[in-house]
Formats: sequence, C-alpha cells, structure tokens
Amino acid sequence: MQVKGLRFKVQGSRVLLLQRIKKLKRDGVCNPVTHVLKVIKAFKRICWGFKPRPTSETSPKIIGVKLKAQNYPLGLWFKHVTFALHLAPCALCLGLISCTGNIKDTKSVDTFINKMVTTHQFDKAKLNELFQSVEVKEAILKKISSPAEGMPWYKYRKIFMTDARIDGGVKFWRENESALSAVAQKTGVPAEIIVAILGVETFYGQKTGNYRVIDALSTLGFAYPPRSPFFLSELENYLLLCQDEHINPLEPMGSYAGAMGMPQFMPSSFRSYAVDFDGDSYRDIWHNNGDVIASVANYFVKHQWQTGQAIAIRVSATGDAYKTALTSELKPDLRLAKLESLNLTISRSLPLNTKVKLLAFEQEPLGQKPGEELWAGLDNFYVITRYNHSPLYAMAVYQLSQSILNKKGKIP
Ligand SMILES: [Ca+2]
Repeated sequence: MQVKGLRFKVQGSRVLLLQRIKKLKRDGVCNPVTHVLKVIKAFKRICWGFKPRPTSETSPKIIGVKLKAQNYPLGLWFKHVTFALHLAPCALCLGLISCTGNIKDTKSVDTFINKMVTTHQFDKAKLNELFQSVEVKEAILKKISSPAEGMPWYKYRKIFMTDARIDGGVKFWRENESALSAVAQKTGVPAEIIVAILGVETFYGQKTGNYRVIDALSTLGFAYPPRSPFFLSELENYLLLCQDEHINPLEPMGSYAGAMGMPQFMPSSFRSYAVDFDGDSYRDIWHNNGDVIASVANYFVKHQWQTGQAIAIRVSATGDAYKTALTSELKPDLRLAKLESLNLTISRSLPLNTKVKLLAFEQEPLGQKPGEELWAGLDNFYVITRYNHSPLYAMAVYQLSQSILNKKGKIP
C-alpha cells in the first residue's frame, strides 16, 4: 500500500510537475530544473514500469505493484525502486521549489535584458541585478489556466452583484463625489460606470492583488509560452513606466496577470491611458482616487465612449430565428430593421440607424431546460469590452452600475 500510494501521488502530481518543469526547462527558467527532471525521469521509469495489482489491503511494501511484461532485470528493478523511494519525496519538493525560484542567468532573460539595453538604453548591470530578485511563481501559472470568464453568466453575475459590492459603490461614490462629477462632466463617461469598473476590478481598491507586478509579468513572460510575447511586451512597458514615474520596479503589487492598482491597468494601458488628475505630475493609480477615476474615464474616452448613449437594452424573441445573429464577435453589427426580421423586439426605442450586437446570457436552468436572456449591446457596451474582452464582464459592469445608481438615488 505504501508503494502503491506513493505511485499514485506521483502520477497525480505529474500534470502539475512534469508539464511545468518541462516548460520551464524548455525556457531555461529554473536552474534546479535539470536536476529535478532527471530524478523525476528515473522515478517515472520505475513507477510506470509497473501497474497495480487488484487491490490487496494486506499487501506490504512492494506488493500492490508488479512488473510489466517487458525486459526489466530484477536486480536493476530493485536498485531503481530503492533509489526512487529515497528520492521521490525529495524530487517532489525540489520540483515545487524550483517553480518558485529566481530566474537569473537564463537565456530568455538575457535576451530580454539585451533588448531593453539596445532599444531603450537601460543599464545592463542594473537590469541583471534587478532580475536576480525576480521570482517565478507556480501559483501564477495555475491561476492563468482558470479564468472566471469560463463560467456561465448566472454564476459569474453572482460574484459581482452582491449587496456588499453595491453598498461599497455607493460609499465610494459619496466619498469621491467631486472628482467623479468633474470627470464625468468633462469626459461624458457616467460616474456609475467608473465606480462599477472599480467595484468589479478591485472592490473599490480593497483587492488590488498580492503579487509583485514584476514577478507576475516575468513568470508569464518567461515561463508561460502560450502568452509569452504578450507578457514580455507588458514587462517591457512596465520597466519603462517605472522609469518614467520614478518607481522601484520591485515595489508595485498587482494581480497574478500583472494588472496594477485600483483600476487594474496593464502596464501598456497605464502608459497609454493613465492621467494625472490632481496635478502633482504623477499618475498614481494605486493610492490617488482622483488619478484613478480620471484614468478609467480616459480609457473609455480613448476607446470612443459615446456621451449620453445607452449601453445595453433588453430584447425579447419569438421563435429561434435570432440564433443566426449570435456570434462571438462583440462589435455591434445589426441594424434595428434586421432585429425585426429576426422576430426580435427591443424594449426601448432607438434611432433607426443604430447598430447593436445581439447577446445571449445563460440563465440558471429551470428543470432540464436551460434559459437565456437576450440583450442588445450598443457601442458603449463594446467600449466596456475593451477594458476586458468578455461580454460577461461588460454586462456585470453595466448591471452593477445600474444597481449602484439606483441605490445611491434612494439613500438621502
Ligand atoms: Ca496625480
């Protein structure tokens, strides 16, 4: 049982361990990886050379596994089993530790540093010193694989449409009334949308992330091949913004994906859209609510927010003809006349030349039949999806904004 249990533990850890280590090794990220891989390889050879016997509760030690029918000398088998039993726990620990180590002296980091030196005239020695303090975090690699946007709307909505988040929005609005009013008047972006963005992103600044931004961007840039170009570009932008804003790159904290401050701007967004509201020459999206509010509004202005226009409107359908209009694209693509031809009725009158995007949001199933709620997303709904490319996200922001607005109006 002991051996069998150990075997399954190793197999259960295989996905976490071998995939990560192989990726890290391929990228040359962790120095201990080569050693760990050898140990794991030896252990894998041994453990996967056997298969379980039918369960035997009384089986001691080696009983419970048996050799596969293959050429595997008994002497070598015992030698390997002994070796594996001694080293397996050590290998697992080393494997996990190696995935949370620093990343100095690797080829990909050197390439990145050289680019920063040649393109932006950074000091090579200082960058080498900086990256000696940067760590690859296994927890970040796990989180990037399971975003909340993968869940159905009726579950996603419950995360954000809570009394606490609505009340928090009213409170934040009241505490920052003057900045919100000034920014809304100047930009045309409604205060309730700015407040709702901050509510969804960070609970009004209460949850801005527990990772050093540089660790998050380096982990995903150097150790997560599917998004490596994107995150290396963000790392480049991050170092540039730290230089511009006179920030120590090791200090700012953010999300596991490197999103920063109260509005969770990625570094490239910070450089393009963050603004200084209070005139102190710094764009402080971590602590200065005025800068935060103005920066969120500026993000929407730069993505063509349409002042005074609706965001999303409920639609009802007769029959199934509307389903041909449901696509993964988010940009409004249907004229109102087309809606009528698909037997759709919009709950509010709009100018005839308005374009909308038909969106279906999955409702909690009643019995065996899944339900859906239909909405027409307008240009401003599309603008919200530029903040996060998800219709669920944009709908959560919109509905939260309306709840905050209603509640604020009801409380004197
Ligand atoms: Ca400022």
